[in-house]
Amino acid sequence: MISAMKFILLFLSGIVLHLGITPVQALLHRFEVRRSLHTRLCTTKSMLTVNGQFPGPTIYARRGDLVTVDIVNLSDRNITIHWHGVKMPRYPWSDGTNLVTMCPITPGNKFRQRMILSDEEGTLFWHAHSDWSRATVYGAIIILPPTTESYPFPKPHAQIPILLGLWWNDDIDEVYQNFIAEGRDPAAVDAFLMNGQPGDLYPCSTQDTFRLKVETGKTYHIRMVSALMHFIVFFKIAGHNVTVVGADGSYTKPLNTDYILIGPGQTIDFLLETNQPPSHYYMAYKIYTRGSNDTTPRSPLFRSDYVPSTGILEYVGNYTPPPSPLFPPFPEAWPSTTIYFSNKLRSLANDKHPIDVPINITEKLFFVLSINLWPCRANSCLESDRFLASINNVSMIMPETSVLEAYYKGIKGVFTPNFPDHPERVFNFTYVSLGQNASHPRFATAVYMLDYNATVEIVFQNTILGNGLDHPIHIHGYSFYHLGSGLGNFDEARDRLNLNLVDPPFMDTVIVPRFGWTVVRFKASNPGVWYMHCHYDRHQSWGMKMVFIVKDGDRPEEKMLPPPQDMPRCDTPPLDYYY
Ligand SMILES: *[C@@H]1O[C@H](CO)[C@@H](O)[C@H](O)[C@H]1NC(C)=O
Ligand SMILES: *[C@@H]1O[C@H](CO)[C@@H](O)[C@H](O)[C@H]1NC(C)=O
Ligand SMILES: *[C@@H]1O[C@H](CO)[C@@H](O)[C@H](O)[C@H]1NC(C)=O
Ligand SMILES: *[C@@H]1O[C@H](CO)[C@@H](O)[C@H](O)[C@H]1NC(C)=O
Ligand SMILES: *[C@@H]1O[C@H](CO)[C@@H](O)[C@H](O)[C@H]1NC(C)=O
Ligand SMILES: *[C@@H]1O[C@H](CO)[C@@H](O)[C@H](O)[C@H]1NC(C)=O
Ligand SMILES: *[C@@H]1O[C@H](CO)[C@@H](O)[C@H](O)[C@H]1NC(C)=O
Ligand SMILES: *[C@@H]1O[C@H](CO)[C@@H](O)[C@H](O)[C@H]1NC(C)=O
Ligand SMILES: CC(=O)N[C@H]1CO[C@H](CO)[C@@H](O)[C@@H]1O
Ligand SMILES: [Cu+2]
Repeated sequence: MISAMKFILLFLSGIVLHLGITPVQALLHRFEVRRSLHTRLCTTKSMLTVNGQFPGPTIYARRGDLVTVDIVNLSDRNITIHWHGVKMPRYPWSDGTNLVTMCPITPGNKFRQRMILSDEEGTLFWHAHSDWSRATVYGAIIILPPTTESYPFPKPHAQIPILLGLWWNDDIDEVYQNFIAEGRDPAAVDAFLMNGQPGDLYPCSTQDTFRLKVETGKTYHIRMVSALMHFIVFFKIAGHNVTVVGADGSYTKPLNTDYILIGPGQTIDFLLETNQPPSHYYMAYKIYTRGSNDTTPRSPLFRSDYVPSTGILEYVGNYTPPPSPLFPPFPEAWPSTTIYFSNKLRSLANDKHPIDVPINITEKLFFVLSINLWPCRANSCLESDRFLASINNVSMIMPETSVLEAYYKGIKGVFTPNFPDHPERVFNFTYVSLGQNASHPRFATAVYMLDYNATVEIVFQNTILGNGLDHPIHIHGYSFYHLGSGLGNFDEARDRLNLNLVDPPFMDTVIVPRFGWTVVRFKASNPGVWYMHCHYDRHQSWGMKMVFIVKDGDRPEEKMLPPPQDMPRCDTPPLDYYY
């Protein structure tokens, strides 16, 4: 079927074999979630993985495929697996979101999960969606064009997944439990990883550094996934520009750039031309920081001395490599850098790859994103308050049974259908910090109900509360058209005129910039129960999350499908954030 295609398979060791191997494009997979031992930075720990692999196995498929994955929980932890960026038409049952679409697969149990591809083409990923287990439980999803079609760019010589991730020497459960107990930012990370390896700037890491061997004069298709739990990062390849051709499983117009900016939950497809003198070049990424002018307090999570993660681009041939590969310079970080990069992404918007931006909006939502405070009970945490987070001042409490099951079976008392469509209190969002009391959120398990085919616009307005932070907002069941982002308070008169209705990118995760706003639109044509949340795990745990329920339409093909027989049972109370 795809014997003509060449691939580079990456192995756990970080060694790359360039064999022109055909990947296994199986439509049935078995994912065994279990503990396995892994060593980084000379520290060995037991951690949750799929099939003992870290990063986990790559799923190769073609646009429109139905892939079945048997998730078998051989671990001591509850687990759910989410197909990030896969829209799952009419079938939220396999979306894999703990307590939103399912109860977890408990130790010793299994669940046959469907991954239903529709219009996605490009790169996505799968990851655990319960507690913080996704730190180690993730892998790439590579979606090729149907056999009868080709890429909207010349066929690349090879395809290279590059997954970005984090490493803690401690068990992630311990990091999570301390984070919950302390009420502040979680512990600093010990390393940044590229395809599971920190790179040779870290101790004990030279041998396994990710090395990409390339031939001169070819085009390599890099499929980048940010599986980071925190941090937006800059990625650069010394001496090379790259061409972005897709994001979040949807193609974009070619964008020539000397750096990639990528947030947690985002994926970027780009082409690398090996057009430089044969040598060794560093590929590196580092956190996007606030810029030298910004003197607001920083949490210990944002250490200024984090070491960049590196891989090495090695041209094959006869030459003497330099003693050390060339290292790329990084751009100056500044609040507007995120805006600058994401506003440059454009969808193809042509006959073959049309777009359908809703024009007549039936649901105009204004969602204010905040970091909040809550008084600490009897010295239970590090400071006098603990951090929380909210959307329109609602900090979401996870229910005890899944929202989807409650909705489908009509179980009362699990959620309320009254998520606010605008903030109850309007203030000068990106300039004025509120008094102590107004920074307290309220708590609810509230959903926003959408009629089938509603046309939705969301203005995400960031605030200065908690010194202001970027928020990579991710939606399940849909992609958003990202119409634009800017600084300050969204100004109807000024900013609406500049929204891109012509060729906005189609993204499942959009960055709402620090001190700024982002506007998205989507058409609610996928009935079901769909989670929307900040893809910084600490913000998600603090409550920056909500649920859309999209009602059925009238016709049979506009209705949610029934659940599978082996749906994990929801008879069990959760352990979620307590305050
Ligand atoms: C590389 O990209 C930068 C912008 O990101 C651009 O200024 C520069 O001209 C590009 N260089 C080449 C050789 O295309
Ligand atoms: C930092 O602030 C100074 C003085 O306000 C300004 O001239 C400079 O451009 C700022 N730097 C950046 C990177 O914005
Ligand atoms: C938008 O709605 C108006 C009034 O309901 C209608 O006249 C118009 O045709 C609609 N436009 C589109 C693009 O659907
Ligand atoms: C918000 O605060 C800024 C800085 O003080 C000020 O320039 C701006 O006019 C204020 N906006 C509104 C709507 O009050
Ligand atoms: C803030 O809340 C506390 C406790 O609820 C209350 O005692 C205090 O009066 C409030 N302060 C303001 C300024 O409202
Ligand atoms: C959020 O809700 C709480 C509880 O109702 C209230 O005390 C606080 O003032 C609200 N804050 C904002 C910004 O709306
Ligand atoms: C929903 O939208 C689709 C595609 O735009 C259209 O074919 C269908 O008739 C619509 N259904 C309803 C109930 O509006
Ligand atoms: C695991 O899930 C089961 C079933 O939903 C629940 O009873 C149990 O409390 C969960 N355990 C933890 C540690 O979350
Ligand atoms: C039933 C089952 O597979 N249980 C496993 C749960 O996890 C522990 C710890 O990894 C294993 O020892 C059990 O076999
Ligand atoms: Cu956030």
